[in-house]
Amino acid sequence: METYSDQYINGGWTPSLGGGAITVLNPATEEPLATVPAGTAEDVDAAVAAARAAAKAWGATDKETRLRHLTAIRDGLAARQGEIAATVTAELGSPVGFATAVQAGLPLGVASSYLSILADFEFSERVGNSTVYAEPAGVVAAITPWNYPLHQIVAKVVPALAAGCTVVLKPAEDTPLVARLFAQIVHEAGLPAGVFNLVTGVGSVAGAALAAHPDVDLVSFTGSTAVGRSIAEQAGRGIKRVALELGGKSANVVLPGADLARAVNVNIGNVFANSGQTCSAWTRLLVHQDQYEEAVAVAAKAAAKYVPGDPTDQATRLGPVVNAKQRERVRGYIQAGLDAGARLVAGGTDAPEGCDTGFYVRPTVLADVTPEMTVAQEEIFGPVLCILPYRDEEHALELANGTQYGLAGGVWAADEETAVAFARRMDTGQIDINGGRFNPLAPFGGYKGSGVGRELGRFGLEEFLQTKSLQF
Ligand code: TXE
Repeated sequence: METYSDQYINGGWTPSLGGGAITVLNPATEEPLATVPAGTAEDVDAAVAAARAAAKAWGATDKETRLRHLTAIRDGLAARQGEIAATVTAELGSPVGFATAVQAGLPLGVASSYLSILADFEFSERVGNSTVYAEPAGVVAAITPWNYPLHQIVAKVVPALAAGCTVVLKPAEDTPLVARLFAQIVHEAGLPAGVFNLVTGVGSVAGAALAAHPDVDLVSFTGSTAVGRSIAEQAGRGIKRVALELGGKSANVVLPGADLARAVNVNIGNVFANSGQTCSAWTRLLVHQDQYEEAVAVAAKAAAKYVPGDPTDQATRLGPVVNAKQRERVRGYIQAGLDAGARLVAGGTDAPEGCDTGFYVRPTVLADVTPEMTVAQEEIFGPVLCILPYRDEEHALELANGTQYGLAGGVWAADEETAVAFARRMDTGQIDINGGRFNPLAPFGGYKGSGVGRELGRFGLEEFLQTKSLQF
């Protein structure tokens, strides 16, 4: 087991100022992998001071300089794909195939997309008798979760650096090892000291100190609604900008005439990927009442193909969830659904066969779910699909829009026109039409309680900019 006692601050690895440590567990074996420092408010102070000291010079660099450094980061990510995937498999439990394709591949794709976005971006434009300049927001606090640990880091840090901001990153306590790997990549990319800093630590200490720090200009947070709300409240007091990505309860709506079997099979893959720990997951499948039992049968058959197992095995499609607390939480939701009258079509609350060790949850499908049930309203963040019947299109829309969230969704119809017309009426930020395909250039972010601000693409870059206009 590795023991790390340093933080990445001001261009180098320096001893953490606190004595505490966080033990990182392998969720598949429950064995300790490493310890990292539980950073303190003093570590955060040092990191923010370094970021502040570097902000003016980095903010004044030209596009070519930033492009050169970001290209080096992209190349570092490309060179270490295997190491990244293995690290995420070890600390999160992502099956190695998924870890390679998504946990390592997605951030590489996102970093690459920002090279072209930055190359094309105009940092000033003429508007009537004014010139409007896009200037960096300043010192950015990036607070990230564990579910797509490197993607969440890259989706904040890379556009922030591209915008000319300096960054202090506080990654999730469950997955700090890939964050340390990212810091090494940034270091090797030769960024000036202080432009990027990493402080590992627990949320209530290091995270809270960073979010509340008076010398931070913008907090970009992805995580739970409760923490997001407290960050927004603090930011309000300090007149700080915030970007919040807070999860969802996304609906996948299958309209009559759509390819039902395909829509349901894709939904199962979507909701069980990463053990259901995806904020944009389609956790509610909405099907017309006449096709309901057919959809339930297809879902049960598809779910049976997801057998929980060892995430280091190439054949495994479903690993554990991240930690014991999440396992209990997810099982608690399944039980709450059953207690409220939902029908268990697949899965359940007991440990999957052969998985007594590790934080495993059975891939679960609940039918006869009604909209007022907790399982239909709250983010479960585990491999659990709820299937709800609808009477007609208006009812489907009411169900789709009937939660506090609005992050993602899917619409399936016989033709694109019908699907698009329905999607335009959904209160949600990103919707796949008849399956869709991920696009790193498209904005990602929520309506309603799913948050404020957007990540990815030009929209993600603009989050880290502020404008100044000169009138002539
Ligand atoms: O999140 P937390 P948790 C949802 C999901 C999940 C639930 C709980 O429903 O079941 O949240 O997960 C840092 N000030 N999502 O408890 O605590 C923390 O250290 C500042 C959805 O893991 O919000 C970590 O870096 N920071 C989601 C980050 O916040 C604080 C992804 C997220 O952890 C802090 C993750 C504080 N007071 C969970 N307290 C998504 N939107 O994708 C904690 N943190």
